[in-house]
Amino acid sequence: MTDHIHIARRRLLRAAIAGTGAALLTGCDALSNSQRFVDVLGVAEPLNQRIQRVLTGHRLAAEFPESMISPVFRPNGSTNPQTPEYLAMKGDGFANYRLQIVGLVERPLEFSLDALRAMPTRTQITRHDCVEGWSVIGKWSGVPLAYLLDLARLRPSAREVVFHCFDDIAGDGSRYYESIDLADACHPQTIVAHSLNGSPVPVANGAPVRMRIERKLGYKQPKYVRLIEVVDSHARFGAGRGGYWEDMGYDWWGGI
Ligand SMILES: Nc1nc2c(c(=O)[nH]1)N[C@H]1C(S)=C(S)[C@@H](COP(=O)(O)O)O[C@H]1N2
Ligand SMILES: [Mo]
Repeated sequence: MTDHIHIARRRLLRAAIAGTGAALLTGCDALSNSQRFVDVLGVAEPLNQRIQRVLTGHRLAAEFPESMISPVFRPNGSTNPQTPEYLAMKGDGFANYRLQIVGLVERPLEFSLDALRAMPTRTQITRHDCVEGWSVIGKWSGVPLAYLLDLARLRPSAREVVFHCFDDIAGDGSRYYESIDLADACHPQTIVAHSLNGSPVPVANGAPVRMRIERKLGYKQPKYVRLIEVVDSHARFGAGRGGYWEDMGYDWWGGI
């Protein structure tokens, strides 16, 4: 079953509970309403859990104790972007940074770094797995993407989220980008991370903000995020396969 079908089913369930038309529903609050559906049902625990997993896909990636945090979070890919817009922003300590949320939303939004830091924050100690064959554990804090998408209010046509980055890793004037579906965008461990191990995210690891999408491989963790665009499909970006590395042949799903 595809995730789009999962989302369609969530919408139907919520509509059934609320007695409203499915057309009014949006992505992330449909997820929380599926929890409500389970609560309302009051079914036996194992079935309850199974329904919740099937409905929401909210299986959590493993989280680790502080004692397992790696001494250095090994940086990879772009580690010191040289694009003019990034250098200008870095030059003033990211005071002029604005994270933009645009596309298939009712309310396009932008946030300064201070605004993001003042928002609800999730902290998670997780393992990053790069396809090159190494892993590293770090403690990330940031704003759940679901929270930001609910503020922006998804339009009914929203299906995926594309992340546009500041760095030109290909060296051809293009920019790193990535994309995920709405189920991953609304996953509780999908955060717009502004700190690593209790300090601001270092430049090498994606300052001022980078995504953590914990059920995905390393290349699906975009660093140096400039703009988050809600779309119906990633087909019109880059070479159409959903990300910089996907355009080079990597798998779009990239799940762990
Ligand atoms: N913007 C951007 N994001 C990126 C990359 C990159 O080159 N540019 N590299 C990816 C890859 S392959 C990995 S393994 C991780 C590395 O994250 P880290 O530098 O914090 O270890 O970032 C991912 N996100
Ligand atoms: Mo990677």
